[in-house]
Amino acid sequence: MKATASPADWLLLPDMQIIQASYLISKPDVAQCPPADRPEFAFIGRSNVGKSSLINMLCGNQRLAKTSATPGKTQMINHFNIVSRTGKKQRQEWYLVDLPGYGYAKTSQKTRKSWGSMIENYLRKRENLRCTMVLIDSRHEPQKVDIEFINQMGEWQLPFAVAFTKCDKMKPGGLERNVQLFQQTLLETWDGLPPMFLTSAEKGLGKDEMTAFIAETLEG
Ligand SMILES: Nc1nc2c(ncn2[C@@H]2O[C@H](COP(=O)(O)OP(=O)(O)O)[C@@H](O)[C@H]2O)c(=O)[nH]1
Ligand SMILES: [Mg+2]
Repeated sequence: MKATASPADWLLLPDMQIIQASYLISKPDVAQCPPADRPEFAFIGRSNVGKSSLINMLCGNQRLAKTSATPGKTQMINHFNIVSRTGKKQRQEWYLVDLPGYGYAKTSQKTRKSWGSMIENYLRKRENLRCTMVLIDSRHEPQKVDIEFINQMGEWQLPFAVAFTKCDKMKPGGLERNVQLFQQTLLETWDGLPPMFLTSAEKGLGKDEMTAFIAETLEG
């Protein structure tokens, strides 16, 4: 199993610190998003998977993205202005994007369809989008809606990575089991596995690995 970068890989990864993070704007359509004048990194996953919490954890600001116990609220493309610093490249400005969640049971067929075309347009047309982090709730066995989304990313040939969320809620054995099941399910349709991260917004787990990965992606 290779759920996170191994220590050897990790030494080669850039050390990155987010020094400023602020909310910019929320828009319902890619055409209305801010100018694509800097690299962009997006976060997506089921409603309630922990997207906003993970974004806040990475940025070190608990009030940056709105978190809630009521899923299905955010139906917008939410842009955040980020300034980060790496050892190699002094200062970098980029956008972090919080995308609306999928798979919320109570949404209507119509809402689901408009979500689909909005997300497809954003993911395929946003020219500065470098990578999308797909969040997976580590408490569950592989969910159809997550696997379908990942396979869709493959069909669109778009780069992505996977972050397992809420790992603090799992015992090590259960976590490893769910991660392995997820990997096995992906290997039914994929030749290899994407970069994967074990995270907990609650405990700060995975922060260094994810920021290093983002830094590398933004530079590439
Ligand atoms: N224990 C634990 N709870 C979390 C974690 N991340 C999110 N949550 C909780 O899960 C719920 C949904 O989180 P939120 O970030 O709003 O999810 P989003 O809908 O994907 O943006 C909230 O009640 C959070 O407090 C985590 O790492 N650990
Ligand atoms: Mg949210």
